[in-house]
Amino acid sequence: MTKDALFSRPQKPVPPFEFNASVVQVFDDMISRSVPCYRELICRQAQLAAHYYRSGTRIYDLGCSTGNLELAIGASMKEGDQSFTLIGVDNSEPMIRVCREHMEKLPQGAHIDLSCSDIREVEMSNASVVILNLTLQFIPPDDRRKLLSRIHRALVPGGILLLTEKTVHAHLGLSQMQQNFYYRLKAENGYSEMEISQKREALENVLIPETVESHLERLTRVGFKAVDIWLKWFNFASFIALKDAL
Ligand code: GEK
Repeated sequence: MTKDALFSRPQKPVPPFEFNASVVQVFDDMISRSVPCYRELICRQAQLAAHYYRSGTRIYDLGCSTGNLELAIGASMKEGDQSFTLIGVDNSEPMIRVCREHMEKLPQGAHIDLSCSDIREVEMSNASVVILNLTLQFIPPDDRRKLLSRIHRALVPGGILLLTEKTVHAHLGLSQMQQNFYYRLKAENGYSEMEISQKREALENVLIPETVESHLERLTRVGFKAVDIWLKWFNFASFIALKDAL
C-alpha cells in the first residue's frame, strides 16, 4: 500500500480535492488513516449486504473506489449466493481501473459489473441492497434528494440502503469538539498538522457534510419506512434504511 503523503508539502493555493491518479495511488492508505473505523465499516456493511441480498436481484455500490467493499461482500456471501450480481459505479477513471484489477481476487461466479459513470445518471433497478459508503457527501446537496428517491424506487420489497457519511453537528460547541477529536485521530494516524489543514482546505466545498437529523429527515421523506444509525463515531454516521415497514 503506497503511503499517502499528498499534502505533506506546502501548497499555495491548495487546489480543490479530486479523485485523480495521484489520489488513487495512495487511496487505500489515505482512507484507512482518515476514516475512523474504516475496516469495521467495510466488514459490517459487507455482512449486512450479504444478509439482505436476495438471489436474482442486484447489489449496487455507488462510489465503489478501489473495491474494498466488493471484496468484503465476496467473502461474506453464503455458499449458495456466491453467484451474486454487483454493480460498482465510480466516476473516477483511475479508481475504476484499480478496482477492476482488485476484482480478480473475488471468488469465481460473482458477477461484477463496473461502470465509470456519475451515480446521478446511472440506471438502477431490481436492487436488494444499495450502498453509499462515504459518497453522498461528494454529491451537490441539491441533487441528493433525487438520487435517494431513485434508490428507493430501485429497491425491491425488503431492500435496504446502507449510507455512511461524515456529518456536522448543528450545535457549534459539539461540532467543534467532534472536528477536534477527528483531527486528533488523524494526528494519531501519522498526519502532520500541515497535512491535516491542507486536506481540510482541499475538501472545502467538495465534501459537504450535513447533520444526522437532515439525513434522517430526507430518508424518511423519500419513502424509507425504518432507519437506524448502526454506527456513530463523533462526526461520522452509518445508517441502514429499510424500504418497507416490515
Ligand atoms: C469505499 N465507497 O472504500 N459519481 C460517481 N462516483 C463519485 C461521484 C459521482 N458523482 N462523486 C464522487 N464519486 C468507498 C469510498 S470515496 C470516499 C468512497 C472518500 C466517487 C469518488 O471518485 C470516490 O471514489 C468515491 O466516490 C468517494 O468503501 O474518499 O472519502
